[in-house]
Amino acid sequence: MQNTIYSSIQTSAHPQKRQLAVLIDPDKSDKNSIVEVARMVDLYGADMVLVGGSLITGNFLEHSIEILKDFTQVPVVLFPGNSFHISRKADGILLLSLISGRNPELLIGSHVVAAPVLKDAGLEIMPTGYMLIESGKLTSVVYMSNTTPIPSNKNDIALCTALAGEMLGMKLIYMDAGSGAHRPVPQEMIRYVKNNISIPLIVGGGITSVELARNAWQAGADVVVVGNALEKEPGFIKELCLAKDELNKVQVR
Ligand code: 1GP
Repeated sequence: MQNTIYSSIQTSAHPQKRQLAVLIDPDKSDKNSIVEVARMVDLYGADMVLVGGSLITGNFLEHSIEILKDFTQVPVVLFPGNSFHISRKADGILLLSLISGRNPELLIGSHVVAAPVLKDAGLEIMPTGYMLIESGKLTSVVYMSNTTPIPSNKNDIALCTALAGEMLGMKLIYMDAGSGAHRPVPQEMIRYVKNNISIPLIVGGGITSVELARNAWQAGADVVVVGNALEKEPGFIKELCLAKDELNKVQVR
């Protein structure tokens, strides 16, 4: 199995060259909206497309990926809500272990069920320590996961959780305030975690403006994920990519 998506994230993280991941929720998309997003991703230089959601009620996952593969060159990566959300048509998968929670199914149980399917699927598998951060509202992911998110002012808990994930062999840490969060992951928490881990850091949830994306990148996020805000305004991809390129020009660490 190739390691190309992870290599590109890792290389970009050391030295830091910030990336943008665009999240597509198949339940909230149709062919036209996906084509539009895919074209913008290629035109303006987003780095990858994530596909998934806490709960997918329709049967549009496979077809969403097919459309993306037809219209964009960037990697299409599964962001699964459960073990049904696997498709061999994608390029890779964030194999999420919900390390901020104490739900054994989401720490290891679902992975056991999915393992034979994943072994066969030929996807690039990226073991990801997934951390939910409290965000001012009950998000779908918090409800569906039946876990308590890390309080947004508990930087020490966030750091120790991320460190434990890294020590357990996770290749990425993803701090998520949850889709549609009222408050994104605080800058201080991103900075504190980033400064103390050596694997790449993904940050998402509630990033609804260029300023919030810039804040996350400046605090140390290697990859910023934006979903909800693009559903309303796909043209936002252009502004995000311009901000990212600007930061990458002047602030290589
Ligand atoms: C959710 O981090 C992602 O898991 C993206 O969140 O939809 O709020 O951008 P938004």
